[in-house]
Amino acid sequence: MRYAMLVAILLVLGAAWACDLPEIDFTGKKCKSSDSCPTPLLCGSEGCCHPGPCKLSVSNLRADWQTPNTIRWVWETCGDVTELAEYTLDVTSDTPDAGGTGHYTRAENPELARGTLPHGDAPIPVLATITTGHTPGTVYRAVLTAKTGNGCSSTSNQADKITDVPPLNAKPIVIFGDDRAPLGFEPDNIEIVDGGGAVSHRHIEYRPDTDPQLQGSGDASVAFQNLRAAVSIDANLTPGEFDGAYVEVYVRYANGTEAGWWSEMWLRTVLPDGSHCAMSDECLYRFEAYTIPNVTDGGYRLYQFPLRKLTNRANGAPLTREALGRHIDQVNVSGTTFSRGSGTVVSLDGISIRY
Ligand SMILES: [Ca+2]
Repeated sequence: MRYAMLVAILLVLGAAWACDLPEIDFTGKKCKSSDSCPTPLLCGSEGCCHPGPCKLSVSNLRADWQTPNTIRWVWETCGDVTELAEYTLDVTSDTPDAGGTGHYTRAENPELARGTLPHGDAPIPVLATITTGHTPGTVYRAVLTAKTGNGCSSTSNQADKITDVPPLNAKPIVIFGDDRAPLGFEPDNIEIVDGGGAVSHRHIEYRPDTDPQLQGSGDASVAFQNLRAAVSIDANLTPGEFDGAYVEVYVRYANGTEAGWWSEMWLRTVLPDGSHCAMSDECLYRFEAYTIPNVTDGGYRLYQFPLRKLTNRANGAPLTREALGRHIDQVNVSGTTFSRGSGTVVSLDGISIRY
C-alpha cells in the first residue's frame, strides 16, 4: 500500500517535472554530428539542425519593433543563403478583421525573394521585413518559412507582437501635408503635384529618369539618391511622448519594374549650439534599410519608424529626446537605389511625426 502511494506520488512529481521542462527548439542551432540534434532533427552538411536535409534553416523569429500600424520582424539563418528560393511570412491574428494579416510573399515584400539585397556596397543579408496596414493595439502572430531551390523548407518558431495604441496627442507635427510643405527639395526635380495623394489632394513626386544629379553621376546602371526636404521643425517632446513617437510617410513606387531595394529615411538635427551641421553624418539620425515594393495597383503603403530606433550615422548612437528637441533642419523621405531608365515614379504624402 505504502509502496503504491510512493509510486503514485513519484508519478505525479514526474508529470509535474515533465510539464515544467522548457521546450527548447533546436532548429537552426549549430551542430557537429547528428547526435547533437534531437530526433527528428538532422545535422545538415553546413552545421546546423534541420527537420530534413535542408541547406538553410530559419530560427528565432521575433518582432524587432512595432508602431500602431507596422511591425518589423527579424530572424536568424543557419546555412547557405544562396540556396534560398523564397521566404514567406504568415501573419495572423485572433481579432476579426485585423489589418495587415496574410501570407506575405515577394509580391508584397520583394526582399523576401532574396538572401541578400542587391545594389549595396557589400552584400546585405535579408534578415528582416516590415509588415504594414496593421490595426493598433492588436495581437499578431507570425511564422517564417524559408524554401530552398531543392524544394526543402524550414519553418521558424511563432513570434507574437502587440501593435502600439495610437499616441494620445492626436495632432502630429506635419512635415508635408495639404497645408504645409517643406522649404525646398534636393534633388530639385522633386515636385509638389496636385491630385493623386494618399491623404487628401496633393503629393510629392520624384522621377529618377529626369533627375540631373542621377543622370550625371557616372556610367553605372544603378545609382543611389536621397530625397531631401529642407524643413524647420521644433519637436520638444516629453519623455513619455518620445517613447511612443514615430515618423510616418506614405510611399508609392509605380510604373517601373524595380523595387526600392535599399531605402533609408533620416531626420537631421542642428548641433547642440544651434548651428547647422557641416559634417552631416554627426547630425543624421536614420533608419536603414527597408525595401519598397513597386506596385501596379496604384496603392500607397504607410511606413512608420519609431524615433527611438533611429541611429546616428556617425557613431550609431540612438536618437535621444534631447537631440530631437534641438531643431530639425532636414528630412530624407526615402532615399533609395534607382535603375537608370526604369520609368519608376516615386510618390510621397502625409509625412508627419506622431507622438
Ligand atoms: Ca496629400
